[in-house]
Amino acid sequence: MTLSLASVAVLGSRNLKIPAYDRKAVSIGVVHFGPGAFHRVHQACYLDDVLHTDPRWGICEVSLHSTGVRDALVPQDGLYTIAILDAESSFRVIGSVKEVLVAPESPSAVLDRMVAPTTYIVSATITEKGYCLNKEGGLDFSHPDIAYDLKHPETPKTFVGFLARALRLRHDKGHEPFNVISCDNLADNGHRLRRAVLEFVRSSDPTLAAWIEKEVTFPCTMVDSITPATDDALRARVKDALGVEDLWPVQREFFCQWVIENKLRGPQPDWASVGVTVTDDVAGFERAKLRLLNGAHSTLAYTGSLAGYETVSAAMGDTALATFVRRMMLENIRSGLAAPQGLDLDQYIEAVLRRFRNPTIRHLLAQIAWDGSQKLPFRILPTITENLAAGRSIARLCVPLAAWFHFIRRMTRDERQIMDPLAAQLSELAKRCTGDAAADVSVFLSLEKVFNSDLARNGTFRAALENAYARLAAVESPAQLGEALSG
Ligand code: CS2
Repeated sequence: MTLSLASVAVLGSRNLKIPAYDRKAVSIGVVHFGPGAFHRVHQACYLDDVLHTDPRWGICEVSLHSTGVRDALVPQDGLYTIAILDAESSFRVIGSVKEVLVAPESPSAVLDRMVAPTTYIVSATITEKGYCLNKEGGLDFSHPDIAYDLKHPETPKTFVGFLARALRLRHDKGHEPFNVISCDNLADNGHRLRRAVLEFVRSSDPTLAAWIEKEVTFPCTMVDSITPATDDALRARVKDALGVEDLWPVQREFFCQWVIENKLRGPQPDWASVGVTVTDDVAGFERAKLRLLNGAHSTLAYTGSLAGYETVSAAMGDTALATFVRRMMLENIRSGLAAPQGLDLDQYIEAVLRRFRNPTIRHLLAQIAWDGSQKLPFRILPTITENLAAGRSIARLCVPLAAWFHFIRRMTRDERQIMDPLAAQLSELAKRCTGDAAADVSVFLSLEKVFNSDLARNGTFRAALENAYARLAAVESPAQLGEALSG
């Protein structure tokens, strides 16, 4: 038997929560792009809480590429399980997903949902690359899908193209616009998305762009919950707990946080009642999270992989590496951050490190290592740029970058697939490397989509990077990593 509306009623487990609301009464108020695990453990979970008191906030999920989520969830009436893995583990069946659409199969069905007057929120977790931005932070007009969407606005392929078309249709029909909520790990995510949409629309319709500028809100957000990818062990565990099979369960830690900038318009869920923070100072939260948590994550991913570790908790069990990361956070990243109201940064750092140690979660370093070219410019480079300007040390901060270079070289050498939109270019660069630190660093710094020219030319930066690169070159074991990090 698989999970479904019929089977959910007979499930039994001590630590299981199921939707305790009338699922048939739920209507769609949210269209969400990118129904991956992160969204399903996070936003869809908050909205499931909301549905216990207000049925307007069901979700229409939109996949921009694959059919996987639709194929798994539709036979289950949209239901799926979250395994919350921590000191005490529990399970939740989520009922907030009412519909799943695959955009390339029917862009018009997606647009109909977006244009419906009862859609008040359009949100996204499409990862950094889904925004099609250039390194100046504007829209990348050379991106083939953006070029396609500009030529074929009625059948878009990108999130930006869908927003532009749906807003045009709402405008023409005289509907109020929806709120656009980016939930990705980009600094100033709302501002960046707004800029991309305005640049897209302005190029063909300045009047509509002026309306969007005035009427549409793009709040910035900070989203946080550690979400390892689903594996067979999770499927088995969930089956064991529920007594029925779930085709695509998801997992996360207990900690879950969502902070939204206070500029939403029109009807909204009662955010505070389900633990979502709505505040004027989202930037402070967002920066702290991106630079401390995600910066440390990427550091563990690349350095830990060189030493042969597989998971975050295993890497954190390495005293030399854990000490290095903690010091980097406390001494090199924290110094440039202004604490948002209500957040003590020292306590935040210790709490993040505790979360990384969670032994019940198998969070693969390889998962975090994906898309380095998209992540590092948000996670590490801004701290380096600011520390350079302020005369603060950047020595430790160059370690994750140098480890990333070595990681790329080793993946290329071993003919393993690099998961990154710039994969082809990265392995080309790796093939030009000879092992000489100065020459290899120059090769990688030529990556214009990642390193801006001021930074690439900065002598202090180059020297620190060469030093870290040389020290990490021979690292293949925990002992060698410990030695390299202490040097
Ligand atoms: C991780 C994030 O995969 C990654 O790059 O750093 O997904 C991280 O687990 C989340 O941002 C935590 O909220």
